[in-house]
Amino acid sequence: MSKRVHAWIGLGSNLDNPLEQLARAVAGLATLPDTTLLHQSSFYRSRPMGPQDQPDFINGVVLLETALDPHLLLDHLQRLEQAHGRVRLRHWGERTLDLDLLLYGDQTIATERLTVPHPGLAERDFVLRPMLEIDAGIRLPDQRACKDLLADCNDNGLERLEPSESTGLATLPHRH
Ligand code: A4P
Ligand code: MG
Repeated sequence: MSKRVHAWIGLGSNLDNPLEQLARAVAGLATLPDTTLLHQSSFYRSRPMGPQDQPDFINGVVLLETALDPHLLLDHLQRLEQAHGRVRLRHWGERTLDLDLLLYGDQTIATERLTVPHPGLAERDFVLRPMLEIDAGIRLPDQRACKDLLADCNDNGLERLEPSESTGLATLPHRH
């Protein structure tokens, strides 16, 4: 049995009911083989980074514990993207579901298919803020603190959604 590792996944959507896309994606991630979903962040709304003539994005982050090796995990992420009808329209453009492998334990990976940490992570408030919500002390493999990186980020008008706004999950019982 391979060692279980903490894997951080970034979720983003700005088409076809983004909140529902993200909720379904979290459910899909929770059922991956040899994987446990440990934590889920709130969802956040932000202006698009890149082309501005597209809808606002909804983003979130989940923390998994997994025995899948990183390339197999990427296969599963891409399969889930496809299951959500993902079509590539343009770079940094609109999408029904984007799943990025942000961190995989403390590993640095550079292969043709996979770059970890995800190259955009350090500059993206819509990734760093939800990560910090789950673990305020999280650091990159090079030991930079995500808290410090967030302080240097551009402002994308990031707004945390209240749980009641966050879903098609509005039907879930309220937790106090
Ligand atoms: N790939 C390499 N490393 C990774 C990794 N760590 N995780 C490869 C996931 N995939 C990785 O992915 C292209 C290839 O990257 C994959 O085949 C995989 O082998 P893609 O998602 O199809 O890439 P893309 O659409 O060309 O663009 P890119 O650069 O991945 O887009 P991003 O960086 O994901 O950005 N604004 C807001 N506010 N919120 C957003 O979430 N997202 C984007 C897309 C633009 N603007 C945004 C947001
Ligand atoms: Mg991507």
